[in-house]
Amino acid sequence: MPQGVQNEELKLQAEQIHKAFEQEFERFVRLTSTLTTGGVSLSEAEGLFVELDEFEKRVTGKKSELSALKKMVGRIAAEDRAAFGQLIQSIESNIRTKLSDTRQALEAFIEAARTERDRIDVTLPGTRPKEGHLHPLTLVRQKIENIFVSLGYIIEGDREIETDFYNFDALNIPAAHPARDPQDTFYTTDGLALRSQTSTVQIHAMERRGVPIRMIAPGRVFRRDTPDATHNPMFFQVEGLCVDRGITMAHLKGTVGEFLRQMYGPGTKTRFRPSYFPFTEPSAEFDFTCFKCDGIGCALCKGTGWIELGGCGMVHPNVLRTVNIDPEEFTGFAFGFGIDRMCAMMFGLDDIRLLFENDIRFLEQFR
Ligand code: 2NL
Repeated sequence: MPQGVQNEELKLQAEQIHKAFEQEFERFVRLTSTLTTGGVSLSEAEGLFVELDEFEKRVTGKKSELSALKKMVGRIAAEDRAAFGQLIQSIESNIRTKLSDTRQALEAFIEAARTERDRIDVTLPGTRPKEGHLHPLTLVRQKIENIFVSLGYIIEGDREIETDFYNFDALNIPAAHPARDPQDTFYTTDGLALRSQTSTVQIHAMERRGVPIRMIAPGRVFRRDTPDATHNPMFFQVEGLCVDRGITMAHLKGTVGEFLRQMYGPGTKTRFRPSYFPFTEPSAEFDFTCFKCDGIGCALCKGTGWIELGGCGMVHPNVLRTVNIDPEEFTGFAFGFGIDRMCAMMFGLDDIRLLFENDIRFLEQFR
């Protein structure tokens, strides 16, 4: 091929490459021009940026047609070489400028769009987290616990499923006692029982810690009652125990009295009525002056001025002996009462089952 024809041929090729670039690049120009008018989303712009990158490599890279053409410059006749070189150079610089302008515009847009996406308005009011609150039984239990802690008592807890030994024998409850009846106590198929009072916790504690001891045991207990307004097969109880040298019934009366004064106000009076429990001797039931009418008589105390709360007494010597404590050296008192009933009275509930139904409309009133 004569030299002149070949030169023409290369020039044509160069112009074709340029034209092909312009054609394919048109799309980038069009899309980039709509960036400011909101016609392109961030993810579209990010996609376009990747495509532009690939396009640039294909058009200006080592294996591009442009780069192949540049290698031909040396083969051009000396007199035409400068002109051809200039042509190639101007094509290349045109391509590079356009690519870099578009790249810059895209980069600026992506940067701004990302900043906008990630921005937070720190002056906006916060969304208040939904706060939980304590169950009314927990509120009452904590109030009781705080009082006894202030009197030097520790709070103990233990298992809810027990052997007959802890539930009955250790408490001096005879084999034929009605409390042991499967009609009254929940038994498992292998002879364990759901505890029917938290005295079990106190037996464990005396075994583990020895004496002297001052403790309360709040917790769930279980009895086979048919549920009604005042009964539930699972309820909550607090039992207290104090064993030391020289403990008398006066300490019992003083402690129960102080507890009730802290619970219901300094004017609260306490009275004991003789009673019977297998695990205490002597035993008593205790009442306190109605916190609603101050002992005058109202609907809550059924006109008597007194509210019956629980039972108490001096720990039976048999109970002490069972846990290897010498009743000649140590004496103690114990008491027990239901938290549920106390809670129901304090909040004026007419049905104890409200405390176990987990009806949010009821519970939310204690927020
Ligand atoms: C009641 C009566 C009472 C006790 C619980 C007790 C515990 C030990 C030894 C002796 Cl380890 N007694 N507890 C004593 C008297 C009464 O509860 O009416 N509870 C609801």
